Amino acid sequence: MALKLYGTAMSTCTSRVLTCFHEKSLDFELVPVDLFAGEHKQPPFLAKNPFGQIPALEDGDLTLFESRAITSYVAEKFKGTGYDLIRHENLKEAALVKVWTEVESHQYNPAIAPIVYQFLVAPLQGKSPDQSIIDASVEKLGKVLDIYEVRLTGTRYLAGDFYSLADLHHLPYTYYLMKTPAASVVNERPHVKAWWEDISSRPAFKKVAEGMKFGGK
Ligand code: GS8
Repeated sequence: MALKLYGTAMSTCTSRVLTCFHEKSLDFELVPVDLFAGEHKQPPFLAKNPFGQIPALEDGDLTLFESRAITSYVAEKFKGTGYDLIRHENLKEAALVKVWTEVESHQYNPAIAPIVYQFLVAPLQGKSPDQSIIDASVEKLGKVLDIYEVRLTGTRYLAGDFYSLADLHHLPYTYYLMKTPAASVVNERPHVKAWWEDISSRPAFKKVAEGMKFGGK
């Protein structure tokens, strides 16, 4: 039975999982959830994720939510298929993948998400972007990326000289960030910029990015 992902391609967290599916060349079904109609707050979807957020995965009788937990499950379950995202044959490399996936979740995401929200989501809701939130978040993201710049001077990717789930998790938010004036925070750091150009040009992500349209852009 094919994997069923409930979500929408324009959502960063859904796209994170879709990118993982494509890296693993898996068959899946994307079941659309209409956020604008509030479908994610209705009982059928709340039964899949009681927090009322996309995405959710169904794999037979297993239901999961939280995009990063879903990608970890998929990468582990299909470790022998497609690209190895978790370095499952090397304990030390696998541990470094975990370290940098945690960094994305706890350092990178909290800094980047408000920037993307203010520039791209707020206007869709009829609000104008709050410049003070943008400025504070760009400063915070810059400090995180200073650390990435040093790291990426020594290794090609975050966990080592191999692309992994740690890099993949950064793709959707950074893709949207690069469409905003705050893209300079990446472009000003040469190793971060080269890393971004490398990971965003992988065929698996390019396929997903085609569906990542915000307000028609
Ligand atoms: C966040 C899910 C999330 O914010 C994850 O899956 O990684 N930590 C979770 N989903 C957003 C769409 S973002 O792409 C969502 O469902 N927003 C609607 C809402 O919160 O009401």
